[in-house]
Amino acid sequence: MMESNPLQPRFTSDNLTTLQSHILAEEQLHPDATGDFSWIMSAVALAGKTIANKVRRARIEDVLGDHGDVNPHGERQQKLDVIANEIIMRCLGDRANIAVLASEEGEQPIVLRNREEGGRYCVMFDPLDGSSNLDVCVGVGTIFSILRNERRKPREMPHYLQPGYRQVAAGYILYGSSVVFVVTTGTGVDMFVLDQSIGAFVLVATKIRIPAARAIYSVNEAYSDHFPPAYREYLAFAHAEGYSSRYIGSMVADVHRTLLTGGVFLYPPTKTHRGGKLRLVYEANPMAMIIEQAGGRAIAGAARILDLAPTDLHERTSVVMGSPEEVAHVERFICREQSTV
Ligand code: AHM
Ligand code: MG
Repeated sequence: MMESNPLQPRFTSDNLTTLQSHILAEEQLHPDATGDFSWIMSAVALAGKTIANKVRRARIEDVLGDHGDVNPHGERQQKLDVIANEIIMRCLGDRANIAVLASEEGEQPIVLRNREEGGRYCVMFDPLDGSSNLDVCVGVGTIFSILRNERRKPREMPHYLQPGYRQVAAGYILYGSSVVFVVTTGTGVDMFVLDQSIGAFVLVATKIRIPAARAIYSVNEAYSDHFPPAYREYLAFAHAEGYSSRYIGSMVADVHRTLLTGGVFLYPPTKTHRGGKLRLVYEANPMAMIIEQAGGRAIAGAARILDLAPTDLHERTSVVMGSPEEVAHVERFICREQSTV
């Protein structure tokens, strides 16, 4: 009999468990749970299914390409960025327990209700990450981060700027060769696949563990002349060690591959993005929580991403995340550089 590999996710084969029933079963473990959280997750799942359908039909419905507008970061919006954003707003906007919805595509967060009006959660998301890849049929994804809205003073602005370690749940939906929903509520990482025939996300793996090491790096190496020296030195080390390179250019797809097969994903500071390109609140934080919950690590410079305290909804950060031993290699060069400054 084959021995089971502790590094591999435990793939489920016998019982049919949907995302909905899985979340409800987890809720039973918390006697004081109100069901609020399940409502949010079911809305996220509904949004994911609706966006997946749009992505699949994009060429047929002629909704590929430029929307003709720019988002708060001055980046050109794709038509599907706007559509995905609207779908999420429509699916989550009527959930009575959501205090704030904040999106990469909107300059300001949308405040739905305060704490005393029942707004218990803040939901931050990137509706369609990697959307510049849409026209060429490459995997794109929705990323979400959920925080508790803890402030209780009357009419106080909901508390959506919190360090990532306070996330109560985080995850992503990857619209790839299949539609995959990966989520953590702080007790490990579970993976579901959309079964189109029944219209439900079905559990395929629980307690996913990222491999401890794998000689693969994932970075836009074309920018390497503009990376800080530590990252260039790391790349020289990786070349000398015979590493392989994989880069899709969609964070969700690159991190998903890294989660399942190991390696390290990097988006260092560059000439055009001196503080890094990726957004802390709705890109780096949720992905960092997933990676850490799977036994990996996620850092920005020498700091743990989940410890960073955001001061702006759209603030950017550099990112290094993946297998613990691979992150440690990059970290070694970063720390060496910092100690000589
Ligand atoms: P987006 O949120 O505007 O789609 O940008 C984020 C994307 C990430 O998915 C990906 O990792 C990165 O941008 C790719 O950037 P680059 O093209 O500079 O390599
Ligand atoms: Mg994005």
